[in-house]
Amino acid sequence: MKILLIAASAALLAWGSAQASVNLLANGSFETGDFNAWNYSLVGSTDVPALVYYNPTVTAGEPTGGLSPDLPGDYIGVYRGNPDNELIQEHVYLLPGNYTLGFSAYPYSYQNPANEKFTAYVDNIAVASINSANVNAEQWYLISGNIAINTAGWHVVRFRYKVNGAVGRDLLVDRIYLVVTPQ
Ligand SMILES: [Ca+2]
Repeated sequence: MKILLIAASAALLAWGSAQASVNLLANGSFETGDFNAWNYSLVGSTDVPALVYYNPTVTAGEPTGGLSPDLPGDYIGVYRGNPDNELIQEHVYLLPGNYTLGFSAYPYSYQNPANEKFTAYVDNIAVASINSANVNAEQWYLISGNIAINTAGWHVVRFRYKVNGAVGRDLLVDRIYLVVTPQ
């Protein structure tokens, strides 16, 4: 019995230390090969919906830094279309505390430098964003922001891809995450 108790304690310690790096979002790296676990919607647009693509050549070039617990894997989310306004979201039960929400993004083409934004929200509060018109194309960016959660309960984590009017560059996204902010 004593041995069993020690084993259980060790397991509990391992679980506790791992919590800080657990991705609270499901399928954040799109490794199911689709938007499984995400609630996907087009907003007022009949344009080309985002897809998840198998492209290990592209994901091999992704940075693995930042706080995302997920590896790049073999799949990426691809947004394209002009104009465009798309949402993906998940409901997550959160305890009060500080959280970091982030993603990897790759503005794809130099040819269409329009106002193309990908923004992360918790309960409609913008936490992190990239506007591909303001950064160099064809390189990866690790985007993140912090938010304090004050009430325990279900919260909406939402990502909006929006192209305002003109032609967007198209955007690859991957390794979306929500984690407890490390102390
Ligand atoms: Ca991936």
